[in-house]
Amino acid sequence: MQTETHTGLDCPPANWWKPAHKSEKVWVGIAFAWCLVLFAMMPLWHWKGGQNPSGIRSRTTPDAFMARASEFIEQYQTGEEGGIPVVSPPPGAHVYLVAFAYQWMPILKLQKDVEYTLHLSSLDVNHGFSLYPINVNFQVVPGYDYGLRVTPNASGDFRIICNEFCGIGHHTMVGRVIVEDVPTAAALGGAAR
Ligand SMILES: [Cu+2]
Repeated sequence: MQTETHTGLDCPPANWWKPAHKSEKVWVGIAFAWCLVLFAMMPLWHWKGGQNPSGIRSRTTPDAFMARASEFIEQYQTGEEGGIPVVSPPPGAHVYLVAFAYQWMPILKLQKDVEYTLHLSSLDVNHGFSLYPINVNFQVVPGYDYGLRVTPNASGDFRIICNEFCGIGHHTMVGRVIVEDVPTAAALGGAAR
């Protein structure tokens, strides 16, 4: 019997006109079924995934957003660190965070288990809001004010990393969110006894 040898340079012997093997048909079936599962996940995840923004968004301008953020900072500023204001807004407040090359402003001091509306916008180019070490990511786009309903569920000292390359100082663009575990009235009552 003559054996044929093939190198990578030769075409493999053609067999496309022969019927597909049963196992090949099974795999095509499995792949098709999986395609349908993944397709169904797209709309399903939209409703069930819990990762969607709240839908609060409006057009703005860098000047208008900066003016609103300055007002917010003036109203609730409680300190300063390295020239950046530290702001402690009350529960339920509209919180403004400004991104610009290469800073996040202000430093936010939030309370655990309290809902805020976090407004994000950029004064120059696209930036990426990435809360470290928690996996929260959001695009910060100039000209748009995005309002996210956020409820911090862990206390700690978090960093905001810019995850959208924005220029030569991109790697230094680190902001800060401090979440404080404020004891509830019930817990305080328990401690007083
Ligand atoms: Cu950046």
